[in-house]
Amino acid sequence: MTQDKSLINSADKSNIGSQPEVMGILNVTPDSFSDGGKFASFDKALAQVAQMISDGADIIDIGGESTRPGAVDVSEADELTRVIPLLKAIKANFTIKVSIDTSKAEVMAQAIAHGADIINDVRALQNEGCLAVLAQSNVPVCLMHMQGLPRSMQENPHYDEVIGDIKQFFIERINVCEQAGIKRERLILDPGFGFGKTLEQNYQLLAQLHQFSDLGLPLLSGTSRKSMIGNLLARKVDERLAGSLTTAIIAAQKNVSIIRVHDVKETVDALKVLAMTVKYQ
Ligand code: 7PJ
Repeated sequence: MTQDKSLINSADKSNIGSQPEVMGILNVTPDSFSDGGKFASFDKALAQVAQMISDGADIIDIGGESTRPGAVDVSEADELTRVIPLLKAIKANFTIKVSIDTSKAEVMAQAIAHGADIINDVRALQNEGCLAVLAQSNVPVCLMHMQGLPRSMQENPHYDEVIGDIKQFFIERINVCEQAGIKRERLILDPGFGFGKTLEQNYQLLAQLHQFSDLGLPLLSGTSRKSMIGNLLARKVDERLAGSLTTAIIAAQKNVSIIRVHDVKETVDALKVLAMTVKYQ
């Protein structure tokens, strides 16, 4: 599949000031919760990439492992087969930053070798070999906070103080990364909405994202279509757009650098409207 590179990033952002980058989600797992296997086939996935680019995405995030609550593990071989050919095809046909959502060292290594621009790890490089792989490269890496593991993380989340505990986790992971030879400037932090947090804790985190700004690193926020929206509003996954856009706007107002979403076009529109007011604040 080919794509005229002149069409890339056709959503015009030239009239607006600084605003978060939009990361479009491309799930290539057969069981991913919100787009339920829709993009499992290669051509559909590439068409979805083209659409997200023309809708104004700055980054495409490819995930080959489902981390939805209750999800089972995927093998390294399966994840590589899902992710690497797609990464190669995107890099060959488009000009767009690609992030790889993985926790496996070998997937990270092959992704970096094939031009991945960001490694996005919901396990914050805690799995075996990940630190070493990243230390040998220069790509930025997103460290996400998760309490527990996807299989059971929503059963009984507990924090002494949710913001403080997550901040402590970030401080520890930043130190570990630096000691492994991964420069601080390469790190992006993500509090991990829905990953071992109650509904209340998720909204407290959203409201207080600015509390992480003293760590001096860019923040990524991913709330799109999640249960924190569905459970609050009693909406099914395909009825969560209004809630998702609201959370994106709140995150943008807290100076988040990257917003990870399914609905790129609508999010870009919402952010443009917000950006027009920012200059008068
Ligand atoms: C996130 C993620 C998130 C980052 C997923 C889903 C589940 N990566 N990967 N942050 N969520 N950095 O999309 O709902 O919140 S998978």
